[in-house]
This record gives sequence, C-alpha cells and structure tokens, in this order.
Amino acid sequence: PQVIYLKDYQVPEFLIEKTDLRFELQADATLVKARLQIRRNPQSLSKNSALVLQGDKDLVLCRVAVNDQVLAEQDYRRSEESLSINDVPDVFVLETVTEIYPDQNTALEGLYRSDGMYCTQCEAEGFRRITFYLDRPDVMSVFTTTIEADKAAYPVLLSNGNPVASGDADGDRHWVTWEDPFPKPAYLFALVAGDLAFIEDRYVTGSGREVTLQIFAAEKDLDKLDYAMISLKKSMRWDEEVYGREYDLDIYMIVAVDFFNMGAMENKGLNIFNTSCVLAHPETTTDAGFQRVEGVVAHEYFHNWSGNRVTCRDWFQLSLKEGFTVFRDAEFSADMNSRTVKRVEDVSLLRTAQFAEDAGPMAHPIRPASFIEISNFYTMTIYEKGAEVVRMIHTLLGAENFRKGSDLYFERHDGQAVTTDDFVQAMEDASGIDLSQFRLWYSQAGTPVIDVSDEYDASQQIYTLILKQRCPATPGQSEKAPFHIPVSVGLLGKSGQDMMLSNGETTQVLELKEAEQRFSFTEIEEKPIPSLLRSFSAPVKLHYGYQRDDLVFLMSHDSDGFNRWEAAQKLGVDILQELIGEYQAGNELVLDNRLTAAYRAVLTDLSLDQAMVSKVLTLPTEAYLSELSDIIDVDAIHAVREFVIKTLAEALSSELIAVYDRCNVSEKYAPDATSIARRALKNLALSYLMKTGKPEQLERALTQFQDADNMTDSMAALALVVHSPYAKAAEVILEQFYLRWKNEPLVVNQWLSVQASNPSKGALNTVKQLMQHESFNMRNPNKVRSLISGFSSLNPVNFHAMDGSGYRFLADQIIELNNLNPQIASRLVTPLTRWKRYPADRQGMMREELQRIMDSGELSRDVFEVVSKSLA
Ligand code: B3K
Ligand code: ZN
Repeated sequence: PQVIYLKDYQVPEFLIEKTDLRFELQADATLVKARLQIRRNPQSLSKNSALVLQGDKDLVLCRVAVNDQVLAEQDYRRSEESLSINDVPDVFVLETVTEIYPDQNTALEGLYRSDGMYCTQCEAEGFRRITFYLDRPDVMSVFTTTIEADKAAYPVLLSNGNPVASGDADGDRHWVTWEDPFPKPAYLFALVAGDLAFIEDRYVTGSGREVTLQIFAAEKDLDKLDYAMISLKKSMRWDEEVYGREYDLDIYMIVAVDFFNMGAMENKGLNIFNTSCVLAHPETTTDAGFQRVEGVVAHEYFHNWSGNRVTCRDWFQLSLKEGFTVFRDAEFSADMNSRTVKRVEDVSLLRTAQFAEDAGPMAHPIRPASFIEISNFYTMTIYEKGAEVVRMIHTLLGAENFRKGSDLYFERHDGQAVTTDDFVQAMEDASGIDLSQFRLWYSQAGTPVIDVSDEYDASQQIYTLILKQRCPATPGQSEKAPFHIPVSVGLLGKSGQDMMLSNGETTQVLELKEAEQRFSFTEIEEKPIPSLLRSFSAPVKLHYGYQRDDLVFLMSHDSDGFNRWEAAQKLGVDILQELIGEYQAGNELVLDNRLTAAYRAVLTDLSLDQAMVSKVLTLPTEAYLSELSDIIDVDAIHAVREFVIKTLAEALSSELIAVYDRCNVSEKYAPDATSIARRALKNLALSYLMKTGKPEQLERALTQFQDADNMTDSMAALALVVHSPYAKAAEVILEQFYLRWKNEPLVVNQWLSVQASNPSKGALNTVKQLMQHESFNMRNPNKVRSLISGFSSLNPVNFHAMDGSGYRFLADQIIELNNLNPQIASRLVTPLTRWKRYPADRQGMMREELQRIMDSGELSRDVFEVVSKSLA
C-alpha cells in the first residue's frame, strides 16, 4: 500500500461547482446518477489535461458522458481506485451512472443497509464507494439529491439541506428532492431511507429564525429520544452564548442506526448517530449513557461551525475540526454538569489511552505527516490530545482573547477548507500573542515529561521552582525541540491557605519554553507546598517528589478541585506501586494506613462536593497503573489493587454502609449532576462492600438489583455480582437480566460486556460461547465492541493469560473481521500494538499473533498499516 504525505499536498486540479445526485433504491442494487458541473481550478499549476476521479473497485460504471456526449471505452480509463478521462474542457458537465450494492456492504462505509434502512457514512473517504467523485475535503460543492424508493418499505427519504420537492412514481414508488445551499465536501453528504418514526420540536435562534428539529429512530425506540432533543436545544443555545454561532438551515435532523462504525457523524443538516449515542431512557440507559448522549449530540451539533462551515483542507488537518470540537463539547458538558468531574474523566482517559498511544508504534503528532489509511487516524491523539492543545491556547490567551480568536477564525474562513495553522494564526492575530514555538505541539509526537524541583530561601523569602522538560523519541522523531507549555501553579502555606502570588492572584500560569527554566516567587513567608499543573493545564507527565503526607495535605486543602483528586491519585499510585514491588518480591502486603485515614476523612466529610467524592475514592485504575509501568506486570497490578480495595473495605465498612444508606434514596430517576453523583457514590460504596466477601453484602447487591428502577443501579449491581466469586448467584441474575432485556440491543450489549470483562478464570470460554449466542452478530460493530473489545481491553488478566489463549483469540477475530469490516478490525489490533510494554514471554506471543495476522492473506489497508507498524 501507498504512503500519503502531507508535504505532497497540491490544490485540486478541478473543482465541482454543483453536484446533482439521483438515487434509485432497488431491492438488489442501487443506481446512482450523478451530474457534476466541473471547472478547472484557476489556482492549480498543473497542466494535466486529464480528470481523475476517485471510485471504489466495486462500483459498476454503466454510463459516462461529458457535455451530454456519451464516452466510448477508449475515452476513459478505469483502474482499481479511479476513473480517468482524457482531454476534458475547462468547463463541462460530467454525467455518470453507477450501480452499487448496499446489501453486500459489510464495511459500513458508503451506502449500506442496516436493519432494513439505508444509510450512509462518507467520512473520510466513503463517498467514493457511492459514485465517482473528487473525494477530498477541499473540493466543496452545492448538492441537490433526489431519492426514489418503494413507498411502503421506505416512507422516509432524507438527505442534507431542505426538502424542495416530492412526488409519487410508478410501481408504488415515491421520491423526494433535497437541496443543501451550503457548499460542502463529499464527506458531509448523507442519505437515509427507511420506515422510521420521529419526534419533532422547534428552536428559535438568537436572531429569531425558526428551526425544525427532528430525531428519527425505529418505532420501538420512539420513547428514548427526548433526552437527545433536550441536549440538542441546550447545545444550540450554548453555542450562541459562548461562541456567538447560530444554526444556519431551516431543519436539523438526527437519525439513529444500530450498525455504525463509530459514535456519530456530523453530516450537514442530517446527523447520523449510533443508537448508543442518541437513545436514552432511565430503564435502559445508565448515567454514563445519558452523559454520552448529551456530549455526542453537542459534539456533532458544534461541528456545524467547527468542521462544516469551516472544514479541513486535507485529512492531515483532521484535528482542526476534531480537537477544537472536542474542546467545545467538553466545555459544554462542564457547564451543564460538574466541571471538575468532567475534567477528571477526560484526563483519566487521556492519561491511559492517549499516553499509551503516544508511547506505542502508532504514535503521531496531532497533525500527522503521513498515513496509509486515514481511518486509522481517528485517534485519541487527534481528538483528545488535539482538544488539550486547543485548551492550552485558551489558557495562554485567556477566555476573552480566545473568543476574539475564534470569531476571527470563523469570519476569515467561513466557507473554506483550511489548515490547523490557519486556526493558530487567527488566535495569534486576534490576541497579539506569539504562538510560534507553541506550533510544535502540532508537529511533534510524544508526551512531554516535566521534572520539577524546588528551593526555598528563607532569608530572602524567595521560593523557586525549577522545571526541566524532555520528550521521549517516537517513530520517525528521535530528537524533539522544547515545547511551549503552560504550567498552572499555586502555593499552599502550612495552614492550607493559598498564598498570594506576584500576579496578584492565587494561581499563576508559568510559561515553560526552555529545556530547563527557573521560576521565582517573592515575598513567600514560609516554605510552601506547591500545587502543580492545576486543572491539568498541559498534556504532560509531571514529576515532583511529594511526600505521602504532602499528598494527604493537598487532598484536603488544595483550592483546585482537580488537584485535590490528583493528590489522591498520586497517593494511590505511590502506595500501589510500592506494594506491586513487594508482591513481586514475594513479601507480605501491608497497606499504609495513611490511605485508610485519608479515605475515612473523605467518606465522613459531608461538606465535600459529593460529585467528587466517588472520584477521589476510586483507586488509580489497572489501565493507568499499567501505563505508568515500564514493564507491565498484569497479574501483580490486579492482585495488589484487589488487595488494597479489600483492605480498605474491611477497615471502612461501617462508614461505607452509612454512605450507602444515605445515598440509597428512592426518588424519580433524573440524569442531573446531583443525582448522578449520589448514584455514583452509592455504587462505589457497594463495590467496596462487596469485596469484604461478607454474605450480607451480596444480599445488599442482589436487593439493589431486584429493586432498581433505573439501569445505573441495576447494571452496577449486576457487574459487581458477576465479577465476584459468587458464580451461582451471578448465573441466576444474568439469565434473569437477559430474559427481561433481550429485545433491547443496547442493554444486551452491556450484558455481553459485563461477562467479557469478568476477571475470574474462564472468561475466555464464556466469550467464545457468547459469540454463538443469538444476541451476537459479528457484522454489528456495537456487538463486536461489547464482547470482543470488552474482553481484550477491559479484562487484562484474562487477555494476557500466560498460555497465549487471549492473544490467539483476538488475532482470530481480527483475521475474520479484516474481510468484513476493516475499520473495526483495525481498531481491535490496539492491545497487541502495546507488546513492547510486557515481559519477554508475553512480548513473544503477542508478536507471533501480529505476524500471524500479517501472513493471513490479503490485508485491508487499515489492518496492514497498524500491524506492519507494530512489527517494525
Ligand atoms: N467526524 C466523525 C468521525 C468520522 C470517522 C470516520 N472513520 C465523528 C465525529 O468526530 O464527530
Ligand atoms: Zn468530531
């Protein structure tokens, strides 16, 4: 496969001014008639007279005409991935008729049928599976789309923009024409045809325009759409208030589909959503599910400006729209719920998954320099680290300048396809702040490490922080220049108060630019305890030699909520890492009772922000402990963490029971921050109590399971029992749960996932049996993610079993999925790409499986890229 480089970018040779599409949906095939108004791009320097359109090898070309002249076979050339037409005029109309087969489309890219409805997924390069086109984001065109289909089977026919005409056709068929006035790249095209129900609402924009809002789903899911509608309206208001951005069409539609490769897609005026990111109902959806719906609805809505009105010049610029939009949706969720909780959750994800990616064979900068398959670059780095980079710009500029910068960016580039550098330039121009060194965040991969030390001069009352930065090598980048890093700090005095700093405030952003830099604070009357990297002001690993007592102190006194949690995490990490060493040496484990005391203090302090209590009392996860290890000892990490949980649970059981009882109130379910916090704390208490192994705690969990009137409490109890030694009880409630929910696929997915992630012995056999279960379907990505990734990503002890059975199983599934759905197959490889982090025996087995995939036959570009880079 060919490698594509950013440095080879050239403007398109031709532009498509207007795109007229006509889809005739038939039982076995779909006819796509395209009429394209094309003209040579005056900006192109190329003298090439041929027009080269992208088109997938499975497209059947029935007719091609230039200016109404049908071309003979010798006038054009069809290759695996393109259609070339020689000697075209400077301005002309190209017509093609193409036949495609949506029913055979298991890759779920282009046009496919999911549960009897047609839908599309075109980003990044799916449009070329629909028709021949200039399938690149810098070719923006005005689309008109007509869909014709059987009226009874497909009463609803949707595309981008506004509906402008409709009518009946012969043979019980009908048609609808849609017009989208905004020029857009083909990746934002969408089509839906099906027998769908919908809810409708309306929204009046700040300037008084009325917008119709519709959310479509299968009839049986009609009662699960209200939360998405509420979230959509909140998002529309928020974007007006915080960014001054209004919606621009008369209608905004969302459609729920069950077969979908990712979360959702921001097609202009017609978002298509994975059911898992739009359906929500208290009985079937957990609190996490509700928050996901709110966040994803917002994310896709925000793309209307950050992505659609201003789009990407080429796919190397993907973070331009994704990093910025993730930052926007994170701020939205923070404003709607608890800001600190949202930050804790995002940072936890970043530090486990993104840091691991940055340390692995697929490491890439947020603006990659090359790729084989762009689908592989919808990564934690592009999205999550990309959002952190935008957040750092926000921190360096301040809210006011940042808003000026985003206003300038949208005004300057509305209707254009631009680069990440255009974004940074707008921020620089609007604020007058120099971001030249900061731009390295876009081109250098890897997670910077900052080592901090300090000095206190009592006689001069000067406190100095010494910061040293370095960044480990990543593939293709052995040397890195120092980054421009905003390090937000505060200083705490002995009594726990924030000291006043020279900027007249209690928090100051240090701008670290050199490899080593000293920052002095004057009039510091006693040696302070520093609170470093407040709110996680940069995506870095920061080391400072805190004593355990300092961390306990910060846990209760730091005025920065994020850093109070961070102090608890650091204390947990320090203690767990020491115990892991003891475990490996075969020594008896003894828990430092400072952790127990600190947890007791948090459990019994009713004045604390309840939303944060359950976060603070959650030990660093196995995934995070793994990421922090040089060589990951899966079994030691699991055993030690379990030991600590059990020890804490036994020491604190009366406090935990009190918390459980206090939070176990019966009231109507509501997914607001306060009630979510209460359920989280209750279920956290239950999770500790279950580890005491006392039968009355099993009873407590079973009672909660039977009495629960919402999925959060029911699922929490189910997972705790299934992941406990009470195998018999688990079997009974698993069966009961399935019988109750077997007609709710999203609930069944969680049922699969709970079993796949069971750390007890025998989980792999269960997974293999479940693959034969009536509820499983290898063609449905949600099922694959729940069961197969549930095992390979959420069940480290079993996945890394010493007999290699976990690795072998995963490789078998990747080989099978490589043909069915390359994007999903390629995602499944991730745990194997981390082989270098494990001890030698496991390394060997993981590599062997990667090699077996490599040798298994013809690989998709997706799988080939990840596997070959992992073996390199
Ligand atoms: N832009 C889409 C992702 C498309 C993924 C294509 N493989 C969803 C989002 O980020 O909003
Ligand atoms: Zn996005």
